[in-house]
Amino acid sequence: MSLYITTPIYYVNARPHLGHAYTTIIADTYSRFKRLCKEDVRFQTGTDEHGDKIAEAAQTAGIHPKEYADRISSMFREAWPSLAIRPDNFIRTTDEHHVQTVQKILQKVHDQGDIYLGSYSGLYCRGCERFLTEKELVDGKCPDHQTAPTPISESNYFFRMSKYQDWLIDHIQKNPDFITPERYKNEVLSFLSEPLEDLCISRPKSRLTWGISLPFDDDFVTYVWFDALINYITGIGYPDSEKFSGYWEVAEHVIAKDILKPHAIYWPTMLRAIGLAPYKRLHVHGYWNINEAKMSKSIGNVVRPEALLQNFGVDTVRYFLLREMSFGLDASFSDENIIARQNSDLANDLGNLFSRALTMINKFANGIVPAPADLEPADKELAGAAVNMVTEYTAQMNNFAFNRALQAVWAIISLANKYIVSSEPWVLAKDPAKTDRLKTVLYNLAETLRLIGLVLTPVMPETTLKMAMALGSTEDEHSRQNLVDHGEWGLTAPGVKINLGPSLFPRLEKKVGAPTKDGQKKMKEMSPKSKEAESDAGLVTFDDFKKLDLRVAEIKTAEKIKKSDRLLKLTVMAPEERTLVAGIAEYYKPEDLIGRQVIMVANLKPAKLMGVTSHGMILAARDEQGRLSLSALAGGVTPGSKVS
Ligand code: ME8
Repeated sequence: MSLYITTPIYYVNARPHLGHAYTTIIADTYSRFKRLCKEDVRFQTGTDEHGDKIAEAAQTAGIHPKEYADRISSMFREAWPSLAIRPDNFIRTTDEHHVQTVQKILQKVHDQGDIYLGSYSGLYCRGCERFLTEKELVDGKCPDHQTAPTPISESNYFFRMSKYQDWLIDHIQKNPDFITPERYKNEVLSFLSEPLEDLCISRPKSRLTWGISLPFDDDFVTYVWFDALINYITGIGYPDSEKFSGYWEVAEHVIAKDILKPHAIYWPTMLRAIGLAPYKRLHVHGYWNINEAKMSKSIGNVVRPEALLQNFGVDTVRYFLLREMSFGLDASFSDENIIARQNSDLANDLGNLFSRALTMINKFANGIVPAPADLEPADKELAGAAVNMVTEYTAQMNNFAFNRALQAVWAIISLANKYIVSSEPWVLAKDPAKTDRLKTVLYNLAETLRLIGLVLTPVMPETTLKMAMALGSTEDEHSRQNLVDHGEWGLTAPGVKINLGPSLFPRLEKKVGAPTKDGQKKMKEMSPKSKEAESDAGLVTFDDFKKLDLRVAEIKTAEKIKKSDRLLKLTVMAPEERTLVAGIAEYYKPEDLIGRQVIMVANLKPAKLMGVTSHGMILAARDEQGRLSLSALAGGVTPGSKVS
């Protein structure tokens, strides 16, 4: 059996954040799981580098789009190893092979009559890079980007997507696993219950040049989605490579619900037109939210993976993301939630079981795993539950129910902790007549831990290596473990020498940075600069300053907030539209603010003021008399430019 798993290719208009990391960790965990099942796996991620958004971001940065794309693409590529993500291929849509293949495909689909020239009027959302239907708008705005789409009319090329509608409905109905979880399948079917329109797949070069030229009309570039989706086949060498024929039939895509439509509707119909089979499965997850708002670069409320890694370490971050989100539904991110998971699940349950069991083997059996003697009911219960856990875990992982797979593992951790309490090895150790019983209990604990370490390998690669080595394995042996040959009970060889090491996970105080007794080491690592900071009290370093994302914001609208004398609600462009609340109503009339360029703190945590959520703060000065004056620029700067 084999697997080809992909993530979306991420836009290079902003650095990676936790949302991107989540999808990529899911794909990595699943590919590690399948390797653990001895399957042949190919895992691909990459970057999406053409289109409006990138051209705009490059313009703001004042550099050529390719240079801009190179810069951000390498940030994605470099972010993954530190999260223990190991893709087999990193594709970029500016890769030569990709560009040429997209053109070949366009030519073929055009030649067979599935692409035609027409004219189009529609409502275009720059954030989504697609035309939206009236139905999709909420209060006249794109619900994902909170911006009003722009009406556009122009000549363009169209893909005859409508021609494949009936086929697609039939395919989805006949293959119940094609789109999962089911809610998203239903969403797609409900969308398909209305007539499907053809897809506009070009942009005139008068409006956008940063894209792949249409091979049959040089006045146009390819619509970024038509270009981007094809990455899934160019990345495995379509059309000529042997890899392609082996992997395409086992392709599974992982995405979030924001890009369901392109993946569930455009892509299968495109594949049909190209003459290829559809992918095997599409896995759709929900959003990571912060204070109920989707974490997104356009809102600016993003969490950076590097900050989390510094505070919590890679395995805690991976475990948290997989355990906390029920795949398909939204989940809420906060430091408190991670700390709670680390303390209860990792330090308390897993960490304690591990250190108690190893300490007892060390103390009561000279650090050597003893041979078990006759089994009592409690032993059989533990062994049976451990084997059932492996089965349950495997089924849930295959279903993309990562949180349930982990729940099954934690059930056995809890049972093993109870087994220690009820079998009281410390009492057995005092009675020479109970030596056999003691040996059995210690063996069973070592064996349970081996199986727990084995199934957790795809989720927590570092911790499980530590566990395996503490249980007497070498790194090489550990890397060859798999569920097919090693998922049974009783494979720990009696006589193996264990190696007591430091505890697996420290306990963390609620507020990151305040050490507890056993968390001390970790906390020191978290604030390596604390001494320096103390002696420089009052001064900030350049690194501190860099944490602030200061941007030029241009005020588009301003209005008083009802029931407040102080607050104004502003919409600004920076360069995306966002809403701010500013306490300046006593000093500025709303109409006097329109068109002004001010300085905004763009990466401030969103805050709700009088019912309006503010996604940033504008800078102002207040003198001793309490008079207030807004920060201002001389004008003429591109909104969104960085202030440094
Ligand atoms: O859409 N919660 O790229 P993109 C969970 N280039 N996942 C999130 C998230 C959140 N708050 N925010 C982002 C594109 N993601 C296109 C894709 S594929 C042929 C082209 C993740 O950079 C999630 O995987 O906007 C989502 O689908 C993806 O980032 C969107 O990334």
